[in-house]
Amino acid sequence: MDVSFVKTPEIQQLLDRAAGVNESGGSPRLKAIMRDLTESVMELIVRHDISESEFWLAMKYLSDSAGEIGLIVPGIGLEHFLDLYMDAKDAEAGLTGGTPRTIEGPLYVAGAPLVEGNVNLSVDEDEGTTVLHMTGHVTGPDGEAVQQAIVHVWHANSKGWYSHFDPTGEQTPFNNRRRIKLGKDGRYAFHSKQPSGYSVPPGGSTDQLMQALGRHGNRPAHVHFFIEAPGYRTLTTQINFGDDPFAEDDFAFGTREGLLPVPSRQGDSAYIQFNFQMQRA
Ligand code: MBD
Ligand code: FE
Repeated sequence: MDVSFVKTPEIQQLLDRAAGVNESGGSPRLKAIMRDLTESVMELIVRHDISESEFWLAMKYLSDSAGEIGLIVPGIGLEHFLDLYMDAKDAEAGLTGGTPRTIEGPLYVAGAPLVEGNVNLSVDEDEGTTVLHMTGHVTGPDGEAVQQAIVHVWHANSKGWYSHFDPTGEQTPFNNRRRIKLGKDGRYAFHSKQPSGYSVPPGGSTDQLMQALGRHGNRPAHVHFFIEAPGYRTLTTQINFGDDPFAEDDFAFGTREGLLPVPSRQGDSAYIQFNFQMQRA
């Protein structure tokens, strides 16, 4: 059947009533969005002639996967889409330049210890032998050192697990998570046990979906950042290791040109020098 079937008066009236369009209470914006969302699902059902059993299988999947929604959203490209959409809106407004933004992902935790100087992020035991040393500066659009910057940094341990989300229970809160307060020169430096790439939980909802799509659920090793400073726009970004086997094949689409430094390696040390440029608020 043609999707224009969804436009019959009976279905249009159903959509209006279901979204409370003619009710005085509620939020007009939510009504408009809900109406369009439901209509889009109806069109999808018609376009793909989705059977009842397929429909209820999808509903069961949605219900079972609620705890992994934060992984599914990047996995299906929606979180990266938000970056592209924000970039396009910025370009329209004439706002360009600076370090590219990229996805936050689902594993940030607020309230990490606020520290200064050349800090160690890995406070827990970690059998990994490679130490990552990251250094660089934070500047504004004219190359000026950004004042009063705070660099939020978080990454996985050498097994690919994040503190607060580690099923082995081996990490203490805020391991590999800090807020670094920068001095007047806008320089930062930290060291930590080198993170491993991340894999979605085996057998979980995201893994099931990736397998059904003939894909995998791996990310290259990476380090996340929020960079904030008065008078500047907060930057959400990450660096991915350019020498990781998944550098060009990130299931979450978080790798971007300009954000793939190749560490220089000497023995048990990996060095990444990376400078951030912020936009003015
Ligand atoms: C991660 O570590 C991550 O950064 C993203 C975006 C998705 C899953 C795991
Ligand atoms: Fe991550």
